[in-house]
Formats: sequence, structure tokens, C-alpha cells
Amino acid sequence: MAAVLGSSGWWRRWWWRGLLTRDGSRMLLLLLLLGSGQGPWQVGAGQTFEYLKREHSLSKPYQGVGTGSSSLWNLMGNAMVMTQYVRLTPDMQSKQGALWNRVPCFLRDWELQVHFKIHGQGKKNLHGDGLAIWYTKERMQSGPVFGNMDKFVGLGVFVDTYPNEEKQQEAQKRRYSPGVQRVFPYISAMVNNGSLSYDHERDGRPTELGGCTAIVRNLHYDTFLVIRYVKRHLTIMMDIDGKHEWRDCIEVPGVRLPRGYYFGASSITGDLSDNHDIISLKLFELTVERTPEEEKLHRDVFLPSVDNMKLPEMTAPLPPLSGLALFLIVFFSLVFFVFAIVIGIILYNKWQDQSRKRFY
Ligand SMILES: *[C@@H]1O[C@H](CO)[C@@H](O)[C@H](O)[C@H]1NC(C)=O
Ligand SMILES: [Ca+2]
Repeated sequence: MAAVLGSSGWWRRWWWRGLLTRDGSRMLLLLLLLGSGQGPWQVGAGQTFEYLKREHSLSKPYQGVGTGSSSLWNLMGNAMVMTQYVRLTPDMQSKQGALWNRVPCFLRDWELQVHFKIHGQGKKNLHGDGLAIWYTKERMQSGPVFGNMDKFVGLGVFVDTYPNEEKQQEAQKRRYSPGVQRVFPYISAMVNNGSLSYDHERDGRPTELGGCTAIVRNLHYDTFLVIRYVKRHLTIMMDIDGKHEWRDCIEVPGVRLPRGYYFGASSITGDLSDNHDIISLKLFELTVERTPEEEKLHRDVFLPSVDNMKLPEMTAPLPPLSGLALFLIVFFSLVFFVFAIVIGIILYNKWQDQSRKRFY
């Protein structure tokens, strides 16, 4: 099919539009046009096919959600299934909820489209804390990171609605330098091998792979997020302006994620709250061509990692002072101190001499 249709202009436009479409309706139209109900969905420059994977997807009516072992999705905490959405948390203090896929995902290249809604009574910056989308080794754990465990193993994408760090700095009467200020709500991503803690007080700044501002609360149109993982390239885009277009947020090459992890979504409220709703999660398998070199390069990994990852604020701790260094520092400090006192006495005497002279 790629060979036949690959170079024609109208077809390329279709691909592109398909790429920009999240609601499947146009996709269905195209599939009908192609006359194949289960046909592939072409998204790239002739080598990418996209299939919806029902076992990793969630949509209305939420029949596969429940507690049974036959359910595709399990709920946790305060999460509730409604007719039009799955509510992770209601707009009430100290709630947490999550939604986890029961089927591990063994796809190599995939795209997760998240249709979500965050809304509530709180005024600007008086709402929280946001929601997270997960692809992790563990599932159904509760904890402090948007309702999921800390030191998770895998990928976390956070839609953070409350600027903890900024509020703390304000309280201490300190100001951000403009270059480092992040405007909230803010989307960020983190890859963890289980060794890193998510720093809630700093909104994950020390461990973030990238991020962008995303004004997503209380909007009257639909808001979407897409997480695409192709050839170890992680791309996160959003459609939150009601324009039906994907806008870039995060792009990181060299992201190694093992297969067989679970998709999930979670949320937490504290003193501040919001309704955090998931309307749908659609996982597409992306079929991409790999050169033999890429095949070799993209072998399975057992721990998540990011190539050439320099965590900006993980500076190496200073080596402990050796005994000799400590001795020298103390010694020279003492020498300096004595020297300063001697100089001081000399100057004082001189000054006294002079003032005495002035008197006579
Ligand atoms: C886990 O990640 C940390 C921080 O990125 C790194 O220092 C450590 O070497 C990693 N551990 C393994 C076993 O790869
Ligand atoms: Ca926060």
C-alpha cells in the first residue's frame, strides 16, 4: 500500500490529517474508504501503520472497567466509573484514585491518546494537584506521586496543576529568575529505574526530561494528550486549544522502555482539589520499519533509562575532606586569624598615636 499510495499528494494530506485527528471518526471514514474494516491506519511517511489495541484502550461505555479478573481496567481508591467519564478524584480534599490496565503491553512502538478533563471550583492556583499517565512495571500501588508509588519503574507523564515550588518560594519571599520559571498547569515527563524520587515540593523539576505549559482547567472544549513512543523516541503532544491540532510539548530521543509494563492513570488531591476525569484512553500499535542496524540497536532492555541523560540538578556531591586537607584548612585559618589580629593591633596603636598627637 505504501508503494502504491506513498507519493501521491492527497494521500499524504490524509495521513497528516489522520495524525492530527484524535477522535477516530475521520479514521473510520478513511478505513471505510479503503474498504477494510480492520485495516491499518497509516500515519507516517509510508512506513507507519496504526492499529487500535482494544485490550489497552478504554472508552464509553466503560464496560471493561471493574474489579473482576475479566476486567480490562481496574479502579483504585476514590476512582469511580460514571456514564460519561471515569473520575479519578472528585473535587474534594484528600482524595486519590487510579485506573490501571490489567494487560501488560508488549508492543515496541505505540501511541497513547488520552482524552481528559480537569475542572473544579478552585480559582487560579487554588486547585490541585493534577493527574499522571503511567507506563510502569508495577500497577495498583498507591503513593505520593499523583496517587501512585514513588520510585516507580517506567515512564510517568504529569499534568501538574499546582505550582508547589513557586508557592514555597513566594512564602520565603524569593523570586524566580525569569529563565527558570515554569508556568502552571505544566506537563512534564520522567523516566525512572526505581532509584529516583519524585520531588513533589519542586514539582519534579530535578528529574524532569522536559515539559511545557498547558492551560487545561475548566475548558468548555475537549482536551487531549498524546504520548508517542517510536524507535526509542518519546514525543508528547497536546490538543488543548480546541483547534483539533497537536501542539508539541516534549520530545526526547534515546528513551529505553522495557516491554510488558502497564498503562495507568492516577490523581491526587490535597488541601486543594479538582475533578480529574479520564474520558478515553486509546492505545495504537505503531508498525514502523527498522533497518537491520536499528533492529540491533533497539534490542529489548530490562530497565528504563534515557541515553545521555544529565539530570540538571544532580551535581556530584563534594568529595569528603581528607584528614590532611582538613588540617591544612584549620591551620591556615588559624594563621590568617592570628595575622589579622596582629595587623589590627598595629593599626589600632597607630591610630591612637595619631589621635594623641592631634590632642597636643
Ligand atoms: C538508575 O538511574 C540512576 C539515575 O539516573 C543511575 O544513576 C543508576 O545508575 C541507574 N541504575 C541502574 C541499575 O541502571
Ligand atoms: Ca505540583
